[in-house]
Amino acid sequence: MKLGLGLYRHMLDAEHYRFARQCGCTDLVVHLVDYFKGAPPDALHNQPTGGNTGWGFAGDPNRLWSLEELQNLRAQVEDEGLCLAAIENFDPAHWHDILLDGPQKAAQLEGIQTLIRRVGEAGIGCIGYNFSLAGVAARITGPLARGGAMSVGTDGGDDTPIPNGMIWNMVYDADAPAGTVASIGYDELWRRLEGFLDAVLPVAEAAGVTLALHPDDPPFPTLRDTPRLVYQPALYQKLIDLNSSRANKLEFCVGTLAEMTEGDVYESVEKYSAQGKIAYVHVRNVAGQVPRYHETFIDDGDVDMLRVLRILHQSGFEGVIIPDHTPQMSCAAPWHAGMAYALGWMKAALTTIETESAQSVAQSVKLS
Ligand SMILES: [Mn+2]
Repeated sequence: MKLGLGLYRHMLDAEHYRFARQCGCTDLVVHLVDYFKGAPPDALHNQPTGGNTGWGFAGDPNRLWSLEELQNLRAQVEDEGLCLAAIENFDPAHWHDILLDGPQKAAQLEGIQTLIRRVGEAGIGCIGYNFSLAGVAARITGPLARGGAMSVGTDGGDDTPIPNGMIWNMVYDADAPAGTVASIGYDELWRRLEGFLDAVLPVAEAAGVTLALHPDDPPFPTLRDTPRLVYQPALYQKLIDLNSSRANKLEFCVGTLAEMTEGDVYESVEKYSAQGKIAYVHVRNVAGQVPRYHETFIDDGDVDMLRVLRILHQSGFEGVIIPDHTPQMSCAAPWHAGMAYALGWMKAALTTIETESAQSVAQSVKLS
């Protein structure tokens, strides 16, 4: 397994790349969607949470990420001794009508195909995405983690309909006519996903890019009057079975799985890693499940994370694991301290697992 760090768009600079290296990372997962436009400086330490306008405004609908910027990004990351393992998330500006089955769907599918080709041409092997209408919404922020560390959670859902012009918890059209996003059922949501996968997976395969789906966080059955896609662990299997492409994989979020009301997180890790379907892993601990949980420090929630990492190792998973989010620590650099704490813990866990594994190999050689 490889240790990585996820960086938001405003963190894509040499200082943050060096911070990742200093924490023992070999890989980065980067967000090109900007969830922090116009946010006050102290908000940049936290993960985006947002109010009525969600995470704010989506990007430029007429400007896809260019081949040149993707190549430059990769070169800058590699200059600091890191690999660029994945881009995480599509911009709502580029795919809102794919999610909504709207009039620009065909054009946006072509745009996403173009984007996937560019990502492949830039030598980046994976795109993480979250096929969700409501996105990451209905969360609370507070001193919820150990020692009063600021963290996020949920305290009941939110089924107020999404206003027109908003999707995936971002505003893509501030001038949209009054009204709300149409209510749909689960079958329609899965039909939209299937159409998306049919259109993009052949392109992804040809481009050498894996598409990795994040489950719905928070995993309520419905949120903002819309159905959720993967809100129980077994629904990940439905995604895998929907399209047999080798490019169809999982952005495997341990925290989100732990928030789900069904299943067992260790069985889920075993089941999906055994199929070789995990592209990369979000490592995060939580206390509780929907409708009420909060995110915790990596060593402090309901999940025995060492056990999770052991299962991944035993299944032969060799991909990247990154901290998903962490509580903010009480100091001048709350984000950095939280990430350094999580990465230090993960690095120690990986070293322990690899050492044990090498010892057991040596032992069996000796016995034979
Ligand atoms: Mn996650």
